[in-house]
Amino acid sequence: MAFSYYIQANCSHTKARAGIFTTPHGTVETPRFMPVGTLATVKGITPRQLKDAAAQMILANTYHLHLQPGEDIVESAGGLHKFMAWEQPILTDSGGFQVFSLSELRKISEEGVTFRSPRDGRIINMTPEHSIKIQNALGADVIMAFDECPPADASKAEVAAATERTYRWLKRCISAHQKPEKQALFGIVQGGIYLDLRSQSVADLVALDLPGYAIGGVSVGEKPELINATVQHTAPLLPADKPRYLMGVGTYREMVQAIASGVDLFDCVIPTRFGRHGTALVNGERINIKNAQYKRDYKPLDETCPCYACQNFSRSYLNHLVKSREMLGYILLSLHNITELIRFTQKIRTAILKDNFMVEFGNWLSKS
Ligand code: PRF
Ligand code: ZN
Repeated sequence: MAFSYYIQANCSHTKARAGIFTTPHGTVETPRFMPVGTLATVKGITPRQLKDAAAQMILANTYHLHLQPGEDIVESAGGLHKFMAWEQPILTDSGGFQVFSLSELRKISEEGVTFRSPRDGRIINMTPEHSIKIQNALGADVIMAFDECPPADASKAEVAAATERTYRWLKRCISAHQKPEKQALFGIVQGGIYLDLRSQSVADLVALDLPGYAIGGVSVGEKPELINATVQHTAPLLPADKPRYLMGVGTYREMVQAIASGVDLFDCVIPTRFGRHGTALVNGERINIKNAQYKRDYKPLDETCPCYACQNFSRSYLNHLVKSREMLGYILLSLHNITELIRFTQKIRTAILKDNFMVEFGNWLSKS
């Protein structure tokens, strides 16, 4: 079997687990943060630097790569791994979520989604079959089902309809999938903040016996306390012997809380987006490097961080670069932020392996 998930340790106080997810391009040690490489690049960061940051699996987007350069270009290059020179595992998101957050004139029907391309204005249809065909051509190790993620202000009836449609679309995705031995198709649980809808969605998906499961529709604008409540309810319902991925979530606290509920994988644009805006993640806090207090601060961002930015440059220098809008400033901050979030999940993993998770990270669970 090209794919397996093996649990190395279970926390004795929470539902946290440490494991190893094996894919055709190597293993992913969980829990783990996955950097986002939307357009087959983690913005500003070379694959060599990603490796140094201890990235294992990275994420790319079907929607963006379909619009530019087109999956045929990537496939002719020999697939996503070759095209972007990243030999370790890759996951592609299916596109539905991105169509909804980024495109104009979108229309959704049982068949799929219609939208206007923000690049050239052309009208594009995306269906479950089309998304899987594109993802088969891109060649990531993990591909995601084409789902409908309703906004946080949707009514319960609307969320229920989207959740049921997501399930019907999942069955179409499974039928369309041409390479199950090379690419693991993960199903996506929806159901919004409604725990009964979440339970039904999990029951439907689990009956299809997929190689992994994602929790979607979380952190879409609902109240922050509802994020934890939803994940706490949903994650433990998923099969223990399959990887669990919480989509689009990656703050320190949300990750610790989700890991305590049994989640294994995370992705979020925060480290690179913050980096491009002059914000550094240091010791669980955000610091704006442009602040005057860093002008003569010759310490590194984080004395304990092994990243190239912290090993070589001071806060004073980073303050200067970002104030001068020099691109190296944004690159170094992004590199540090990625290193920091991966290292944070690695520390959690080590703590779980020693059954020390509650002692070391329990404080994140009590505070809100
Ligand atoms: N579905 C998909 N991708 C996603 C989400 C989702 O619900 C989210 C929600 N946080 C982020 N990315 N396909
Ligand atoms: Zn650093």
